[in-house]
Amino acid sequence: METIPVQRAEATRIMHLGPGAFFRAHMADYSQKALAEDPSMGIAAVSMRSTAVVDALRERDCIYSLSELHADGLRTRPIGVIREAVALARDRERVMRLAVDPGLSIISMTVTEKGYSLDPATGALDLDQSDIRHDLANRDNPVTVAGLLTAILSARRHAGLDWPTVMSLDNLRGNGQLLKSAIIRFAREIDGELADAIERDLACPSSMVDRITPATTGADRQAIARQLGWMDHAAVVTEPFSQWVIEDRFDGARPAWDRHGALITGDVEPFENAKLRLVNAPHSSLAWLGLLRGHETVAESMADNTIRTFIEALLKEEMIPATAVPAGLDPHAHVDSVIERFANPAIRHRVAQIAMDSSQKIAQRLVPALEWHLREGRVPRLLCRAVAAWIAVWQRGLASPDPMTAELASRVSARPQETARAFLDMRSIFGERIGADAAVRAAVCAEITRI
Ligand code: CS2
Repeated sequence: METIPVQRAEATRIMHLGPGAFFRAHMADYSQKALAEDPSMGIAAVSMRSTAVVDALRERDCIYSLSELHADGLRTRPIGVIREAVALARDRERVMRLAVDPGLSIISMTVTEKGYSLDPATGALDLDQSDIRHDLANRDNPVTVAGLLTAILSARRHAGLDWPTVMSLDNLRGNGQLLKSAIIRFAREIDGELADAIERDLACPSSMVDRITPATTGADRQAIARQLGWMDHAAVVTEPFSQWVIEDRFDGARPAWDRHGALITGDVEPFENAKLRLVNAPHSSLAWLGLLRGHETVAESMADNTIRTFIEALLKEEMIPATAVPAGLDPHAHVDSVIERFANPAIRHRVAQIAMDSSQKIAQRLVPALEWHLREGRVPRLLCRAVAAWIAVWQRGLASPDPMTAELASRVSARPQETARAFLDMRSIFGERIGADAAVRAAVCAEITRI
């Protein structure tokens, strides 16, 4: 690859928080292509916590390889849109210097659901969370997204600089508005005027992102090294499919992502709903069932007829009716293509990875559809089975890391039905309606004994 020329960015106009595999396979890919229209739209990648990805990127001056897994093998190309990589934990000063560059146009982020420090059910910033409390007490030393962005917006305001557009690329409904509300709530605690200005002036487009990107494994890196002739520690492997729908709400310049497959539109919500309910909800469900049935990957789980039949029924019988899809999208054809993507054996996506942080995902992925069915006057059995599968994962000691581990583990008891009731009591996951509904409680209890 060193002999393959890669276009480098000529300036840094974007700061991206969270340069994990998903960002490197998705936004960075679109941004690389958009350098053709504007080579000034380079990215500074900032890692909020880890230093490993920063070190890996720096090995080759932030050039890395992106490999798509096609039926005929890996197709690898270089990405050079990242101009520098910085770890907040190590070089906070550099991050703040980048943040007050007058040319900065966008701050984007992929920090996963838990990275926003929200109460999962209400979507509001959780002021009691220990990291948020830390940031309120140490305003010059923030470790959270809300704390860092507030510090950046405040610094730019004092320097008389415009604010960049601030954009979330995580799987959260109305992610732009959620992020904006979180920043306002944090800022309100320290400076009411700043909070008002953010409310009035900050542009936070929502977006829907979709590209299945498993964590890169040692075996992936070896296979790519054989192609490249060198070991790329920042290599990413992803599926050929990619989708990005962005709300048309930018303040200032942005790359021509729309010339390279992204859709910029006035209304992202139907796309977000379709993504969360028809891709992420079955993904989580099959991750839990896969764990329970001893499978390692999504594709292995999909090769298990019991799971595949369940996932197809869940999608067709309970998720499609509960989802208002974007105009022009045939939901049945869409669901068939999602099932095909999951079944692709070339993608070794570990179910334990998808099952991570499930407490932060359920309110996004399952609860809205559950509520829809209750409003329609019926109890959705299959959704209740999916919830029961999540609880059974805890019951059987198979759970993946989760920010609510202490709380969840304390609710596990010897009897599965008791565990189920204790889990359903958690308003911060299931909201006010679902966990309190007697018919849902009975259905989840019945399902957990069947699983
Ligand atoms: C997955 C998603 O890990 C997870 O929770 O459901 O990361 C999923 O692979 C992507 O959203 C697909 O676009």
